[in-house]
Amino acid sequence: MRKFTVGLVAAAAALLAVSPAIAERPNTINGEIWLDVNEDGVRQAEEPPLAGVVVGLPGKPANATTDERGRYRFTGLADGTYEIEFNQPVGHGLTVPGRDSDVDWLRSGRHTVTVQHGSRQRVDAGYRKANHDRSVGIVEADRATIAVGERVTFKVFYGNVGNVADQIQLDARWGTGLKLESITGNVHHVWDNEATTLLGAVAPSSAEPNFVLATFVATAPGELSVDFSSPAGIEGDSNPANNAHRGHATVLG
Ligand SMILES: [Ca+2]
Ligand SMILES: [Ca+2]
Repeated sequence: MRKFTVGLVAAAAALLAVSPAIAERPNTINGEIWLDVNEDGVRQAEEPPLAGVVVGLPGKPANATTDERGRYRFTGLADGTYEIEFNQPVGHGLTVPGRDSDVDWLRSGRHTVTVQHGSRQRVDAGYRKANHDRSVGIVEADRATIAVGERVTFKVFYGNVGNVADQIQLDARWGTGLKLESITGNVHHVWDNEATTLLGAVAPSSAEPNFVLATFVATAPGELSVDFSSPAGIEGDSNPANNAHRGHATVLG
């Protein structure tokens, strides 16, 4: 079986461990992570901290984990621009950005911050209980029947509805008789191996149609299919049953 993987769409999330220079005075990045019960981006007095949340800093050897007061801290940082990665606790997603939550959910938990001259930058992140449904929708083939040497293009719709802006990943698997030619559409990255790392984000409840076009050349006759799926094991997906769809094409000999 062949496979490609695409991470989809909107916000580019390139890693930005940009040119940290040797600093004479080390810098600090710290903050608090908390549960936004009423989902307003503001931390009311009764809203608790979230302990045990892993915060990553590419380029640093170790992640930080929030303590019982929801605090994390990176110290000894050279001058530079860093991209902090806020991991999602099981069943939670980032809340809306607001007074007490600095992280833009459309960047899938990534937040860029610059430190220099011994500064300290505070970045707080609020989370809320996830209630969302990502889906891989209808797969349309532009032609139901083709001959060997001809092309078929599958249009694959995907969606993300709910309160969590999340990374969307789409896998495709196919057998012999089809040769992948191109991937276009709302695609951010394409992998041609089994790698599952992904980048990209989709706004929840977006009315914008999101789709991928996958074009194959037929190399052998037969009843051929391509399975498109969002990987299993996504926390907080309210309907795991709609995370895959199959495209068909008949290749005449
Ligand atoms: Ca709140
Ligand atoms: Ca789903």
